[in-house]
Amino acid sequence: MTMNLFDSMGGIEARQEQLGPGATVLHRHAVPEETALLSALRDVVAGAPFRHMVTPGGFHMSVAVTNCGSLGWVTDRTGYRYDPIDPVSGLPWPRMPEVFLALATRAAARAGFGEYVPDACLINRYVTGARVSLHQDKNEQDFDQPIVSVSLGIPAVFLFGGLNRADRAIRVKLTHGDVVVWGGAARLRYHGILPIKEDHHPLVGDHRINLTFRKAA
Ligand code: MD3
Ligand code: FE
Repeated sequence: MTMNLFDSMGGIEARQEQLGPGATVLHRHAVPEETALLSALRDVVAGAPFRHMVTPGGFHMSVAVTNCGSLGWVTDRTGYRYDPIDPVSGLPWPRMPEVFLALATRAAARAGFGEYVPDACLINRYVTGARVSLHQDKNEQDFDQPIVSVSLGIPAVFLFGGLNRADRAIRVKLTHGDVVVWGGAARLRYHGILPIKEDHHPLVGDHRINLTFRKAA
C-alpha cells in the first residue's frame, strides 16, 4: 500500500511506503534537514574518521565506516561487536548529534515505534563499486527495537531478502533523503547493497552515506 502525503511547510512530497510487514520507507523524509545532517556529519568525522574495517574472515570492507553515540559497531579479526571506544583513537565515539537523534526518533514514531532512543549510529560511506553482501543485523540486544536508516548522496539498490539467506530478495532503490524504519517482522531479514554505480550528488559529491540508528544495548 502506498500513501501520498504532502508536507505543507516545505512543499516536499513525503511518500510513505510499506516494503513488507515492519519495513516502512519514508521517501525523502530527511531532505528538510539535509544541510544540518551533513554539517553534523562533518563534526563526527572530524573526531572519528571513516576507516575500512577488517572482517573476521580477514577482508577489508569496501564500505568505509565510523560511528557516533555511546556505542559503535566494530569488526576486526576477533568478530563483530558494539564498543564504547573507537579502536583507532582509543577515545569514546563522538556524541550523537541532536539532529540525528531527532530525525531517528521522529521517523520511528511515524512508523509506529514510539519512544525510540538509539544509542548507536553506524555511518557507512560508499564510493563507486562499494557493496554490502547479504547479512542480518543481530549484534543488538533487543530485536524488538527497530533500526532506522537514512540514505544521503548518490543512490543505491538495496536488496531486501527474507529470514533465510537463500530466500528471494526484492530490489529497492534508495535515494537521497530516504528514511527506512526496519522493525517487527522485518528486523531480522537478510539485506544488502548492490555495487554502487558511479554518480554525483550536488551536496554530497560522489558518495553515498548511510546513517543506521540502532538501540544496541
Ligand atoms: C533491514 N547498511 O549497516 S541500511 C548495515 O545502506 C546495513 O548502508 C545498509 O545493512 C546501507 O548493517 C543498509 C538498511 C538496513 C539496515 C538494517 C536492517 C536494512 C535492514 C536491519 C534489518 C532489516
Ligand atoms: Fe545491515
